[in-house]
Amino acid sequence: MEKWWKEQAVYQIYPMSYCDSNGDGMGDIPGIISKLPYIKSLGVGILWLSPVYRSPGEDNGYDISDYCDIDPKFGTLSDMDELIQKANALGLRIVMDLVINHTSDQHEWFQKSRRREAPYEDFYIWRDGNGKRPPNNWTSFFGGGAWAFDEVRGQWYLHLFAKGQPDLNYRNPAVIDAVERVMDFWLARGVSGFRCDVINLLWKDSLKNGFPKGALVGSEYYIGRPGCHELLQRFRREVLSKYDCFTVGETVLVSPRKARELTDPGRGELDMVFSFEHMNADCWLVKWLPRKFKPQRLFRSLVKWQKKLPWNAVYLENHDQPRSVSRFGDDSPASAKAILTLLLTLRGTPFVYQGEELGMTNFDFTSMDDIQDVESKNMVPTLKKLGLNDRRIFERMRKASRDNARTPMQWTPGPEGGFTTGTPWIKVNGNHVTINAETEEQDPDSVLNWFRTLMAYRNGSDVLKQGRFRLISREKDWIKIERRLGDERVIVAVNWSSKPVKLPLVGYPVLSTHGTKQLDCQLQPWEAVLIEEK
Ligand code: ISL
Repeated sequence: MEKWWKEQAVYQIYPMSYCDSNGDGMGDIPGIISKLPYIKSLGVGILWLSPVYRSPGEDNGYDISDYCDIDPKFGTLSDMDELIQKANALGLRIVMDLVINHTSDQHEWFQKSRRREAPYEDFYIWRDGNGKRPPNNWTSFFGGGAWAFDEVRGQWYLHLFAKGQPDLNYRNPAVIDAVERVMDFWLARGVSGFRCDVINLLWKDSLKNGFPKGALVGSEYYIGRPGCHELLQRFRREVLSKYDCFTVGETVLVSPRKARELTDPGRGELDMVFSFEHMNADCWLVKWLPRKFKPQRLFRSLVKWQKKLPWNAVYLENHDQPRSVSRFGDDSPASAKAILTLLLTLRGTPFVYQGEELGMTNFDFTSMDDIQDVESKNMVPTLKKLGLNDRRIFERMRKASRDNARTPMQWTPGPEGGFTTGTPWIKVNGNHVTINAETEEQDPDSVLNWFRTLMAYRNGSDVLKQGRFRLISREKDWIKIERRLGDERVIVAVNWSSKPVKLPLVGYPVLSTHGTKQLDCQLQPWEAVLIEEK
């Protein structure tokens, strides 16, 4: 029997945008509880919740001001306990987001640290400036410099993300202890693991000036440093190993070699990582520099990672990425089904993001005023400096803004897509009248029902869950792969285009997005098929 997290698919919920139970326009935990039967019906086994901790919400919860409490906009600790208990009763496990590279500047630790109160003086990375200038030339992931001056303390602090997200100082053993207590708090309450935010950035080797060219100045001193590996091993030894749980690390700019190290069971660090290379299939390293999407590029990267790691997390969407059907498909339900087919038949633990199972698309906003995301807003001055005018900046936002994934879940064709009875915190996509769970539920050919069919097949197939991966062929607009376990094989072929394609393929599909019963070297536009061979 494989580990449970290798057998089941994960469904990611972005709580702000999932389901609002009290009409305040903001999704909440009781809303999630009310949707547990729906989630169960998808065939997934694990729910990952983006942060629900107390937070001022500068980065939608990724800026935490109390790790051991729930933000009132989402509910209470007892709502959370109820969610864990009701999910478990349905055979669903809950995984929380662990954001420990930084806290919010509203966290008590930071408030005390800026006043130099013991024992918090060195909880963060404080330095004197270079005259009036910051201590070094590092830049932030969200644009601009990575240092902010604090008037109260009279020193600068490091923030690799927003100004309200000061980085914790892992050279201080008290920080490590405090973080371990947080993990223990949630595991003891019944959560089954963590998705660890930007976990390969925890350890800063030095604070020297970084190589001044490139997107992330200073990153050579803090991405995947040996100190980070040691920390992860310590977390495993001291806390995680005492529970039946897993961790998946979000690892920025990770190479396959590094990912292997991080997930090597012998080293005891993480169980899986999220890599980013395949997210560059439509951009040049950073998403603000778009290039035309080519299926080949996506295939190449996915296949490379399939080959290089014995096991890993597989994903095409999350709360930071535009919708896969808009970037890798053509917004059509047919393309959504084809894309989901590849996602769910690769080797590894699949991660599905809320609405992906419906074929939800990028937002239909018409101006910057509709955008809420701190990263998008902070990027505007940087894009202006690159010479882009307002119209072109908004064009980039339409392609790349994280808000593309954050519009509310589309439940019904009714007002606000059934997400809230109030005014949603962010606009609902107008296409909810056709793309929504209620309508799709009734349509046997919907993306939702294809997703369920595929999940049911996957759950019953040891070949898909455990089998080896082999690429048979990848062409300009189609891919054919094999999964094999013992003598059993499943062949998966996907036409990644809106034209019919000819390919070497004969047989009787067990599943076809187009209901095809017998194949003759041809796939319909966006058709995906699974063929069993024994
Ligand atoms: O979203 C990105 C690119 O647009 C990434 O650079 C992202 O910021 C990076 O992957 C880290 O993401 C994680 O940490 C951030 C948070 O804003 C993201 O939502 C989270 O997934 C800071 O906590």
